Amino acid sequence: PKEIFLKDYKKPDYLFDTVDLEFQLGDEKTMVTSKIAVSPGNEAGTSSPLALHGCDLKLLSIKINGTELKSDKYTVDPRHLTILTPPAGVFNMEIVTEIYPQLNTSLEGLYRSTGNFCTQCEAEGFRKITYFQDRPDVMAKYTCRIEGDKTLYPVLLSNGNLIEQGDLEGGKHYALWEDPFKKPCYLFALVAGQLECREDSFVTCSGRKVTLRIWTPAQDLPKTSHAMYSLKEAMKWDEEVFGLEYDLDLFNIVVVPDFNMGAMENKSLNVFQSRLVLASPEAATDGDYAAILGVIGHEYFHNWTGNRVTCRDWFQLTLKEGLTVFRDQEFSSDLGCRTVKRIADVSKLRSYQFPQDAGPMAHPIRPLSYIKMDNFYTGLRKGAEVVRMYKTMFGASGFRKGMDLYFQRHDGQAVTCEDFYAAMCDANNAHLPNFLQWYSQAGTPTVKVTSSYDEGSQAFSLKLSQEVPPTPGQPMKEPMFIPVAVGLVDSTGKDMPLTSIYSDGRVQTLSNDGHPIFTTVLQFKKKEEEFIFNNVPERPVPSLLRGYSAPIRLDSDLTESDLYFLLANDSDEFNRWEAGQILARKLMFSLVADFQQQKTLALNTKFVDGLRAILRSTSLDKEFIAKAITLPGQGEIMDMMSIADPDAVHAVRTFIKKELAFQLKDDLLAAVTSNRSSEAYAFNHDSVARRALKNTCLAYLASLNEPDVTELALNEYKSATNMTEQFAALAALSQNPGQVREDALLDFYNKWQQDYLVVSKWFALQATSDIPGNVANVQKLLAHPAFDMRNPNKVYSLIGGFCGSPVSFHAKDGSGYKFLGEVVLQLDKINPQVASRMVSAFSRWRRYDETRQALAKAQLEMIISANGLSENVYEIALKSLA
Ligand code: B3K
Ligand code: ZN
Repeated sequence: PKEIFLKDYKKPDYLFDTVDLEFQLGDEKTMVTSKIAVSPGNEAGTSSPLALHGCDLKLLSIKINGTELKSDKYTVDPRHLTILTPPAGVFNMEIVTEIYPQLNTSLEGLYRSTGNFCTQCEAEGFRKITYFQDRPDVMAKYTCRIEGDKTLYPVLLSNGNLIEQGDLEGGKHYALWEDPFKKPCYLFALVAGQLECREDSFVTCSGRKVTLRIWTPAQDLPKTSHAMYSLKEAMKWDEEVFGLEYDLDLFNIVVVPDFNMGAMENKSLNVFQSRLVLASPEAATDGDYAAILGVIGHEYFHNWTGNRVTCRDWFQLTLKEGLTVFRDQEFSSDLGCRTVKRIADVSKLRSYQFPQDAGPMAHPIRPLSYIKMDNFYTGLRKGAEVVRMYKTMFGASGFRKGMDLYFQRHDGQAVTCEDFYAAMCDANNAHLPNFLQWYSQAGTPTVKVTSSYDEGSQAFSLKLSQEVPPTPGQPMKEPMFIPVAVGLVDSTGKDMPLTSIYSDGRVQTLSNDGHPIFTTVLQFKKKEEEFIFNNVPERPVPSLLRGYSAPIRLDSDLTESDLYFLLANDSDEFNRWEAGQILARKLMFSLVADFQQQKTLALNTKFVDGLRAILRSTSLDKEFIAKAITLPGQGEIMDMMSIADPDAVHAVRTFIKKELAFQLKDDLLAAVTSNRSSEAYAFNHDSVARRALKNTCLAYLASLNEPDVTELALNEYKSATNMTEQFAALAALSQNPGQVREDALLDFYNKWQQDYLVVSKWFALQATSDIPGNVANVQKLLAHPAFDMRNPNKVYSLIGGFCGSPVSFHAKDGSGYKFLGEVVLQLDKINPQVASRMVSAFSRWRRYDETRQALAKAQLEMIISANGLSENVYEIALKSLA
């Protein structure tokens, strides 16, 4: 396998101006004809060989300027077709290939899903369709003619506008599509098959009417209304917030059950896995509704951030993904509750991104090299945090100015992260020293803060120091630019007005047109820096990193009583939650130590009282309460330990949950009963918040495993009228092993066996369970008739779910590791992208005790020595063992 390096980037020697594709779809084979207008790519002109990527293709013919190319004029190997001496100047090239979509289980290139044809080309899948310069800086205008059997494939879709269609002999028909915008080949898409659509329309800000269609198998059409609502909201939001209007008269979304990722932003023809489009109150949870809103938004927003302005090369992935993830986060915040959304995003960052950033796969948001680009799509949230920091620094209007300049400069181009940085800085007449380090240094910075107050001079000082940990290939790090949003809270719990700060040898007066300032952003950019607040009348409690203003680990000298004070008083709701999380983490660490020393565990009453006060609050948002009473995840805690101890973390978290349930039982019961509702399901913040609180409390209660709460959970399960409550009750019931659990799981399966999306949830629930002996259960589920190794969603639910649950996966006898090792090898033969996601669960093996290390390492060694391993799995296994 070949490693590709950012430093080796070279502009293409040849440009493709137009690409006319023709597909003859067949059950046995599909013929692809590609006619390309080629022109020299550099000023000097060139006659260097033209190398085209290609994979799993059968070459039928090549013509240059209409003449068949003799076989001594080109070479073919398993990855390339090279035209040895292309003509000088502009020429036409026609390549005919044959492909076999029905055999393509990698779900990359052109493949079949439940009979229909579908494509997935990002990152480097277009080369499985035809020979091409498969790189994003080759942008062309495309047409696509699709021909196929009219009965089997009544619907024929591609990018852009439908300009012609008609019937052909032999029961066939065709459609001709034209995309007026230049695009890289990764945004090409084709869909053909038996689909029906929900149609709606949207009138853009300039008064154009856009037809919107969501395509699914007929029986699923009723489940597309929330997706359509989400799309229209996204279109409106992008106009209002960024002034970005949709640029074609048609926008299609297609739903396919078999899809490697969540969705794909192909120009005007987005493809989604079913889970992220189809929803009904009975069969989808609030979490599903929220995910649909976010991902429909995400793919739509790519039309400008990704498609109109794209990436020069795949190393720049964060340019489109970091920015678009940020945009979808903002969209969901604006439509829902900002604090709660921020909490959810930060939690994900901590449980997925931080561990990756501290392991063998750690890489800067702009990686320096890759073997398989697909392996670099899992850590995109940090890139979104980097974009968020521009907004924190420049404010909403400064950020908007930067975005405007970015589009003004780069519409229609394939650009780099520096181009984005330059647009942001130039639009704001700013320079952010050391900010670009975020793009090139891996690892999560730790910022230490110590504070002191001098009564005589009424000065409050914050001393900050930063440390970026070493990561593979990057032993030494430079300081980064870190925006630290700070407020000072007085002894009554109110924010103090901030008037001036002394730092860097100068005094900066804080003013906002005469309005008092309560939060300021410190520009922390050196290894160590001191910031002194003047005119501070009493010792404040600092509220640090408000809203989580930078993706770092904060280590402050706040005392426990400061933290309880912030939990009760901070005007920054995010930091109220954060204070509770820091307290919970401290508590968990001290109990883990007790557990490891075989001491009896006991819960600190201050913590119980703090949570009780939150639970009883009538002024706080209910979803916020649900988040605030939820303990940090086991993964998050293990990530912070020098030797991760899954047994101890599990025991401690279970102990705290149960103890809290015991001590807060009455409050929890009251929260469950008072948050029932007989209203019809609605996806709006108030209802979602109510259900979130009720379900969180029910889960606590169920941990008691007492007859009255079991009765309560059973009752909730039976009376639920929506999946959010039904599934939460099922989860509550299945916490404790025994007959009640078994019966409930069986009942649920019998009810829902016709709905593969609900069945996937049922798999996930059992996979993530920490009941004893669960490895064997999951093994058994692998043979369940509803499980299908070829369907990524089911694999993510069952196998992925299993790997995310510390107890069974990390079973001390190695049975979890052995299970995963075997599954990875099986999966790799079917779908390397999915297999590689699964094998990643091993990557942090060095974080565990020696016994576990040896067991996990043995599996990795077994995997890497297997015959015919994919590059995807090879890269992860190799880096994990390095
Ligand atoms: N851009 C796609 C992800 C493609 C992943 C390729 N392995 C979806 C998204 O981020 O919107
Ligand atoms: Zn994306």
